[in-house]
Amino acid sequence: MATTTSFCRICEAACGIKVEVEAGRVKAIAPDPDHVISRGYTCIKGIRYADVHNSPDRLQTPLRRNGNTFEPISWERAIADIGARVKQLMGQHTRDAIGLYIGNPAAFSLPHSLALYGFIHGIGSRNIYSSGSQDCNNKLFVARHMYGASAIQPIPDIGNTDCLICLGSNPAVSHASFIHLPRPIEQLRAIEKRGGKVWLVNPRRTETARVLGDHVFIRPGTDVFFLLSFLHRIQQTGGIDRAAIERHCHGWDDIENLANTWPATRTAPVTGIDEKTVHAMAADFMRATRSGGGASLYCSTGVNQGAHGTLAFWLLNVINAVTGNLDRKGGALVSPGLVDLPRMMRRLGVGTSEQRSRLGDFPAVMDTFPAGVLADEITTPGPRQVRAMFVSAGNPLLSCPDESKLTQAFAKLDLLVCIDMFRNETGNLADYILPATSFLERADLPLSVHGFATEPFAQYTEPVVPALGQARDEWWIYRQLARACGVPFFGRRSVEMALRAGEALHWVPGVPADAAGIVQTVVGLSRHVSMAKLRRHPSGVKLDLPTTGNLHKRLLTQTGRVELAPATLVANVYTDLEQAFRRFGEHSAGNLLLISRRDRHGHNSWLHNIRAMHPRGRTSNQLLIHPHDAAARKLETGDRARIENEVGALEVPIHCTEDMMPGTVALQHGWGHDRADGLRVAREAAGVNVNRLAAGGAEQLERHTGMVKLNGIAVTIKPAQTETAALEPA
Ligand SMILES: Nc1nc2c(c(=O)[nH]1)N[C@H]1C(S)=C(S)[C@@H](COP(=O)(O)OP(=O)(O)OC[C@H]3O[C@@H](n4cnc5c(=O)[nH]c(N)nc54)[C@H](O)[C@@H]3O)O[C@H]1N2
Ligand SMILES: Nc1nc2c(c(=O)[nH]1)N[C@H]1C(S)=C(S)[C@@H](COP(=O)(O)OP(=O)(O)OC[C@H]3O[C@@H](n4cnc5c(=O)[nH]c(N)nc54)[C@H](O)[C@@H]3O)O[C@H]1N2
Ligand code: SF4
Ligand SMILES: [Mo]
Repeated sequence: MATTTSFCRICEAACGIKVEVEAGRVKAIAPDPDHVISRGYTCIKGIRYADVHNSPDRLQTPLRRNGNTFEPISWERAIADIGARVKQLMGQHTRDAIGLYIGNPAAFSLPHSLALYGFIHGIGSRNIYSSGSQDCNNKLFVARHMYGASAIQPIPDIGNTDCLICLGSNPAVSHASFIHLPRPIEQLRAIEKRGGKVWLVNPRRTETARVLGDHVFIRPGTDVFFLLSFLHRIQQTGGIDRAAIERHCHGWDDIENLANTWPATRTAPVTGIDEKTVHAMAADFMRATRSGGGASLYCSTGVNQGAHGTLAFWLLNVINAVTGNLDRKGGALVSPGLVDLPRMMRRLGVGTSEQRSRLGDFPAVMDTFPAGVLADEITTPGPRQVRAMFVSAGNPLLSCPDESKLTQAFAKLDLLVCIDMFRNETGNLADYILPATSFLERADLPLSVHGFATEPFAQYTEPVVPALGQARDEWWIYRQLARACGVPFFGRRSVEMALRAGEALHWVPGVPADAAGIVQTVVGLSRHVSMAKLRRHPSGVKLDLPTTGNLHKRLLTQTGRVELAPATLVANVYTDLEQAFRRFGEHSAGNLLLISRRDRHGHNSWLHNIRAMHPRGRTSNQLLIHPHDAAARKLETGDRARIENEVGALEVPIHCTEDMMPGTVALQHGWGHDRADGLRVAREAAGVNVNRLAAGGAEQLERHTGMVKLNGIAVTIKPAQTETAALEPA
């Protein structure tokens, strides 16, 4: 038995792990006590990844559809067939006929995320989609306009702050997002231990709120109004830091009066947060700001996935900046990162697209359009119509809105290729499924995480075990696909020629020959650490880099300043906000507002295939509802309820809890595995797909970035009519 050091790549926490290997087989995964940041911490998912890696359902060869079944084929055959189909489709139609959907796990693999863009920019298609429009495109868009690049994302200085106001996140379970936060409870509690404040704003009293912080209920989708009143109070109490604005901002004059008409007395009936509470929060924030400890506002998916995620995130950044908390100790930090990722991406032409979507006229965010228009882009004729899709580490059928519409659209494709470790629900519709490696079979560097770290660090891992069967890493897969499709990586002949030379000779200085080579090349670009040092320290290296004073080094705006009032956001903002506020007033009395929730024993749609992820033999997700709302509908814990709206209907067991804000209900996403015959355990515990109630289509999406509205969905609830779990959408 040998033990190898590596790190988990399921979420941003990137926890250090020790992997026990015997005869090339993974026996167990344990936390790495020597890891420089996670120091012996992992969550259950990291430990159970051994079961994912060893799952008998893992794909070991490329598969090709044969009627209603799949047959194994060789890589040569699969790549040649796909290449020929793509060439044919590009010949008959335009390059836009070839689409790509990028799933969440791609973000945690450096070679994978580079290869995706290498391939699709090689094709030259504008039809790129991702999990971002269900997750964080609002943040990426705002950052591009305020800071000049999507990858510049200020993060709360958890280790030093005296006041953190956290909206729409449950770090105790999720480890949050866009921040590197292993040991979340310990790190947040430390703020309170040193006399600081943590406020948690959430329609549900979460697992985090149970153990720390002051919890405040908020009505789903109304954070933007809370933030307006918060800013109003800050201004009223003299909290604007003119010197900070002078130092690094531009545009304050344009929005200085924005919050004037939004006192907390006005917004309280809509948000559910009374004036006294808003004032107390603002007072804590200002006390921490003035005392020198620093303060910041932070939000995550609870806000991102609401009706006004873009405006809310913009306001949040404005407040951090104009109170002088941006780029200061205890405030919102611009992490130095291992390399200057924003500039690196700009040089590669990644994330710089100025295109707009054909349907809905949405701007490209990180070169991607909203997944909420994908079904219509496949079914609507025209020169930009999507006819083939590549799905890389994603499960759009479960994670995007309106499963039934997307299923019908995918069935119309000329070609669907999925690249995954498993045959998931989307893979079931595929023409080809290409088997990917598990993260234990790849070299990597947690590069995306580096830009979110309040304690700068770096780590490198080699593959821990050889690839299973014929599984291949995505860098290799996309290099083969690009060749077979006859397109140059990143759309640049010079890059393609260099890569080919590297691949042929296997040693051309500065040119990667494979996935590990890519990782090592990126390390080579860093002035802060060398490969030799990373190899000597498999549990990671702390980087002695300042976490403040980085703003001006990173900013990529034309003015070289933080743009507080980007034209695209402020153009109609006064009237937009008034209209949106009125709409909340029209909310129908019988409806409840549905929100999502994550639990410890799952990760989006993809860990339900592990038996240990079903504690006490659970077989379904479960709707949380306030006891009064349940009683009013003649329901109690254990009953099955029918949830309905104009998009679909579901039946699901309920659990009554006062942790829910009255008028709101919560259900986990990523369930609904009733047709997942490639995921045998998940299928037994099918549950229901909450996104059958989420609306797709351009009209239904958030206006600025096309975020899908997954929180604050109006639904009616009544006792169920049947004993069966999932129903077809209405
Ligand atoms: N209602 C509702 N819907 C949501 C959300 C919500 O909160 N509420 N959250 C949204 C969010 S934040 C996200 S990020 C999306 C996620 O949406 P998606 O990314 O579309 O879906 P996942 O369920 O994460 O599926 C990931 C797939 O990648 C595969 N996989 C895992 N590791 C690898 C690998 O290394 N290589 C390859 N090739 N494949 C791999 C898994 O087997 C799985 O099939 O869901 C979104 N949908
Ligand atoms: N165990 C586990 N961990 C995960 C994941 C998982 O599926 N399972 N997914 C990973 C992924 S892809 C991501 S992006 C991160 C996400 O990390 P987080 O953003 O922390 O995700 P959640 O835990 O869903 O927290 C969102 C919170 O927002 C609240 N909320 C809902 N609507 C509103 C609203 O309108 N306003 C406010 N203020 N709050 C609202 C919900 O009650 C919920 O507690 O988690 C990652 N970690
Ligand atoms: S917190 Fe995230 S990175 Fe850490 S073990 Fe859990 S899933 Fe893996
Ligand atoms: Mo996510």
